[in-house]
Amino acid sequence: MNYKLIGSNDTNNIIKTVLNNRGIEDWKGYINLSKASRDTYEDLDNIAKAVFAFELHYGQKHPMAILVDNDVDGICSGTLMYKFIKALDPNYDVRMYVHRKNKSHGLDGDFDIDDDIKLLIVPDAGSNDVEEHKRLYYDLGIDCLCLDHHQVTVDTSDSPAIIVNNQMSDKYVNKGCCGASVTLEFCRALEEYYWEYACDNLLDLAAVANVCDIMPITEFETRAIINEGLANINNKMLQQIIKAQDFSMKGIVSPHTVGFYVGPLINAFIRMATYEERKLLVRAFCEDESETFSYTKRGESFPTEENIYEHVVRLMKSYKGKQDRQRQSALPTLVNKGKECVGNVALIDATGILDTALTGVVAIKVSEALNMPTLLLQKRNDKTYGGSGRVFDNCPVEDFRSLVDECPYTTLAQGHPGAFGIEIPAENIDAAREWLNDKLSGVSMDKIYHVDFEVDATDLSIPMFQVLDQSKTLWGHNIDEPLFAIKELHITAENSRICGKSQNTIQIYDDVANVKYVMFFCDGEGELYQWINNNWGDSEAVITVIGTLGLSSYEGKLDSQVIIKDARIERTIQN
Ligand SMILES: [Mn+2]
Repeated sequence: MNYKLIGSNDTNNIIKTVLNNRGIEDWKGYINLSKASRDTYEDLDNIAKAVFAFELHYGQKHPMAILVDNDVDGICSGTLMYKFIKALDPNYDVRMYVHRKNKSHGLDGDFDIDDDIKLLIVPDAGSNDVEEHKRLYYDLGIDCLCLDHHQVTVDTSDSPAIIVNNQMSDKYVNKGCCGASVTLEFCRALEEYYWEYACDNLLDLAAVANVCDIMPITEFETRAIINEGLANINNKMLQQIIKAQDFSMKGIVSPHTVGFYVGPLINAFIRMATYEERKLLVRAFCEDESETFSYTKRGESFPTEENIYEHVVRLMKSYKGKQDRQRQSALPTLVNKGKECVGNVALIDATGILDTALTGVVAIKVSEALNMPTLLLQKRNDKTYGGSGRVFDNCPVEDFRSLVDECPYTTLAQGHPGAFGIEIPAENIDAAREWLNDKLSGVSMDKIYHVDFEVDATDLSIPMFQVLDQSKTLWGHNIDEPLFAIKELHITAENSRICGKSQNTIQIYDDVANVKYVMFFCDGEGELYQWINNNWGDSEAVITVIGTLGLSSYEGKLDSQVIIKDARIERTIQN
């Protein structure tokens, strides 16, 4: 274990230091963001045209349809649009379309359009589907409105569709927002046009979509929507999901908890559920309570009735469980295959062992288990393999993607430095393995933690723990919770112990600073674990700890607590 201090180490201004370290200069402005802005929609290209097209059909009560894309952003933006139209007119004929296949994206034609539809709204997708725009407009007489945030890679100049897309709008500042944000902007424009203000109640959908689409929460506008939306979860389906995950979320609805416990549940469902079930999910988001469901609990002989939210959440949990089990059963096989790899990089063929939809999520676990940068491959056809590249957290190889991209034997490495998609010709795999190992030979794979603060254990003070406890909802993707390197922590047989049902928790109590330390899910082989486990005498160890700070509540009393991520023994003292 190693660590590197980033930034100014100013423990008197913890939040300022952390936000500065994350690239945010106006840190006060950032933490005081509450209201999302109401007038940025004017900067989107084609927004006036979009309002005009909407009114053209709305004014004549033409039936409209919304095509729901297959991810959290797709479902949230579709629901937002639907709810807004229903706020304008509760009886308006607007229909939700769902793709028959669960991997479809955009206007790829695997959905049916009713003959009477005159306007098709496509949130979170569709900008690039020019041929389909033409077919809809010229062959079927349907106007198409895309409310999108994806990069446009084709020439759209002769498309008859109306495309509202933040990436294509030079004046629009926020390039890092999701489809639901663009949809929200369109609804803001409609608000002004119709003098019917309904968007404020729909920000929860935009907030959850931004978090789950992994948009940078460092963008002020995105952050404002997240703050306002997560503070007011109105959607009943979202409420039920959060209720079901309360054991993990502990009452905190933040970018971190939503990203970890809400998104994966919805995504597991979308990936694995049937067409009929996915239609049910859309109805639940749209709060259609017209149907109830009956279900017989295990061990009971009579069915109980459940509402649509309870029903869908139960299906979600069962699909998530199935996905977790698939993942867990494949993991040991893949890790064993990885152990056969010599050198510093694991290239593993997962064909037939793992569902291709799970390659990315499993690759990170394999990389963690092997402590090696990992390429998890799946055979696409006789000539090509595709897959995912991942590095374990705090891996010293900071830009694995660039390295794989540079490798002359790979044909694609696209995404983020530590998480990306790859493509490699079958005949090149051995050469690629050799090339990558050569590049990384001699590189130590010891974890390097980037810490915001480096302090002595005796320097920890209660206000630090309080400030961080109050800031719990700040953390998420791009705004990671700060890590502390805490030095000179003295442990003895008296103040440290191994506990827990599975004997895998370490507890340390520092009675000088009055701070509790706890490390969960410890590796029994770890240096600290071994020392505590074998120390019965009066020897003492001085350790450095990497951890996060917060308050824990026990029997109504709040304690300062450090959650240990890693630790290193610096020296031992024989008393
Ligand atoms: Mn999206």
